[in-house]
Amino acid sequence: MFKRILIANRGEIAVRVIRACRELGVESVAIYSDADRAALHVREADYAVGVGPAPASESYLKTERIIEAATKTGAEAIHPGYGFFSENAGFATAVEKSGLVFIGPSPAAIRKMGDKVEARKVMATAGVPVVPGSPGTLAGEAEVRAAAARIGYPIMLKAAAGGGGKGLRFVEKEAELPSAMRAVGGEAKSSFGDARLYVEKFLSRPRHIEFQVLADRAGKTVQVFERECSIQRRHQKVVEESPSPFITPAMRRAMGEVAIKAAQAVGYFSAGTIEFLADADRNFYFLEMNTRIQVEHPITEMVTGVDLVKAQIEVAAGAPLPFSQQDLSQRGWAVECRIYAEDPAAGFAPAPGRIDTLRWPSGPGVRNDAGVYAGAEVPVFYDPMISKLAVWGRDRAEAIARMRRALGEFVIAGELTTNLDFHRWLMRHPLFLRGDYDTNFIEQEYHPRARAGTSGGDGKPDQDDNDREFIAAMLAVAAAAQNPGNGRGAEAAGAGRGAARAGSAWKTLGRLDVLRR
Ligand code: MV4
Repeated sequence: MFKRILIANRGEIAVRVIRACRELGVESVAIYSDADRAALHVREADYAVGVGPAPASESYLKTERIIEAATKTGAEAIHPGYGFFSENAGFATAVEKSGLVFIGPSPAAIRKMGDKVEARKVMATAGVPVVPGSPGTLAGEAEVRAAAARIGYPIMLKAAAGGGGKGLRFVEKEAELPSAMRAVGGEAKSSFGDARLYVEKFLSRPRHIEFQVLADRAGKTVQVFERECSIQRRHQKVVEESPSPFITPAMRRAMGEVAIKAAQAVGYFSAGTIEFLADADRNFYFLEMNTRIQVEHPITEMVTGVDLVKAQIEVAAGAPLPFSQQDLSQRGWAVECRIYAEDPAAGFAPAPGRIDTLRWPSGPGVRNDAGVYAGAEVPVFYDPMISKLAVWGRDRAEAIARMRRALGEFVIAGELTTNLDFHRWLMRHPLFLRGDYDTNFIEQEYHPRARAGTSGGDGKPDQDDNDREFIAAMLAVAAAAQNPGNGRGAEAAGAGRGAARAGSAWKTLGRLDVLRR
């Protein structure tokens, strides 16, 4: 096992990796930008090295500085987390060239899966079902036109270098092709420096279901079951659950076998995820492979008992997988809500800032992976995630009830706006409760009114506490109590949610107590 590992990341995933290191008796080295000097991951790590100014391009994305930080501190391996350099074959190669271990798959596997057309070819050859589409990249409008006509409209036009929602367009009919080609081609060229395109048959209202895989360097490969990730907005997941409420046991077996086949086809080792799209008839197709640990890995850990990050580190150190497929099973149900500093009523726009008041949920079955603390800043420079709230229950109903309870305990106040009320709304939505949702869910069901006094997407006042609004009212009460001469505070509180809250003076006092701390 390694003596010391550098974590080339920040926020909650850096803290998560530090925890795995500590359990393994491995020392951790954090890196930080100027904006992250006081960040939680820096406080939690055994050592910390500054790597540059706040913009990621000048710090978390500086290969030489990160490798130098590792060598200088005597780290033997680098964990990339997710995002940043996690799926960058060039970075993985540079790490290995420096005599360090990259905690992830081989650069060759990263490269193959990063090219979506190459990945489709490798998968099709291995007998993995792929979405019907063009076998290779298409040069020029005539080729795209011919391929699309062969497949039949509507189609999806995609960039070979794309993935995760970048570089793709829905094309309803042939007349829309030229403008779609300009859009995707331009986006692909500017984002990836690679304008190659391909087309796929459009699957309507698909479900996004992914399988976790784990493999060691000797080629032993297991699948650690699925996560249902269809609740997304603008190609960003917000809620995940495991198991999937949609798939049948037979479908689960089939998809699991295909996931192992897919990983083995590229000589995969480490943790990885095979993403599938499933249609209403329960056909499933390989979409892409994520060659990293994923944000939503905790729900797999809760349902299977496998520590995926520890397994990643052990496998990177050359150890064999400590379990076989028959040792793995799913027990109970887990749900994760991603708590972001963002404004759902403003199209989920980032709304970072300082956190003044913070009360984390806890209690039975609750796990909250956070990258911040009270008094900390959610910086404007990076992904504005506050924490990942995951819960476990014996069955789906218990898990959802727990999530509602945990969301009720959660208090955040400060300069920022959060999506807590969005999650509170979602956890009561009849379609979500029935497990009857696909990737169009948020677009179809969530229609916030950008008006104070409403919180849920239905425009009705939420049944749960609206923290921001309620805290504002309580601050007014507190101000009025301190300054009885100023009637405005008390009035504002009385005219606001005060009337609705009049039922519980104890709750009001409890809230004031929270605010005083
Ligand atoms: C599709 C599709 C329908 N048909 N491909 C979006 C992200 C990118 N990784 C693939 N995506 C899609 N590809 C075909 N042939 C629909 C989507 C899609 C989607 C996929 C997964 C989760 C959420 C989504 C939201 C909109 C569109």
